[in-house]
Amino acid sequence: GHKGCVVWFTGLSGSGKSTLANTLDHRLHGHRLHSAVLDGDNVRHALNASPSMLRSVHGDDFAERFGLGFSAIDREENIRRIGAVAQLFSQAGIIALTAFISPYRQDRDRVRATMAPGEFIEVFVDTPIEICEQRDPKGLYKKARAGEIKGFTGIDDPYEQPLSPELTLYAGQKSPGELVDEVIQYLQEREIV
Ligand code: GGZ
Repeated sequence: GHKGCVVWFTGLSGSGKSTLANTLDHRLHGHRLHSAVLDGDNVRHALNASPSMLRSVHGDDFAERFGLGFSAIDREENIRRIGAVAQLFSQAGIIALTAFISPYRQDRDRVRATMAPGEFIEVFVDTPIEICEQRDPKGLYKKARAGEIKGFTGIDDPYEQPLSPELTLYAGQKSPGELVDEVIQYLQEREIV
């Protein structure tokens, strides 16, 4: 069984997923609750390293077989592994906070299907792409517009919005603190915290 849960943030690059997950993480710790953040900055640099990161230590064949990039099939495997890890956290009684674009509805729904009822809380970080592109913290939208990155989500790769997320956060209009309050209110209503 599970005593924790998985708060699954999904949305475009620059939508605010990681900021919200980390802000929520700190708030939960303040309430003496056990939570942990999984995001691109930890997962895609270790568990799901890219081929180029694996090549020098493990060689070309290994890097091609096990490294993950941003093709549809690599994103599918990225999300599948993250879902499995998040479930382990949840079953250990930890509130897992995941922050990945997770652009494909089918991949998210497959993760949901592995969980117990109420365990998976899908949070759509609904920030208009114009705002994400204005923020462009890593300059990736600029590169994608220039054709230097191919298959960038929202530019020349799809983002499939959730059809019935547990929560939608309008992150272009409110502060991270206000949005995190909305998540905490949801968790309190469901008696998770
Ligand atoms: C989307 C990309 C891409 C492409 C590199 N498309 O702003 P960021 O930098 O930190 O967030 C993006 C991150 C996406 O990784 P995820 O593991 O969340 O993606 S997915 O759920 O789709 O598997 C961005 C960077 O990696 N990035 N190339 N082509 N984002």
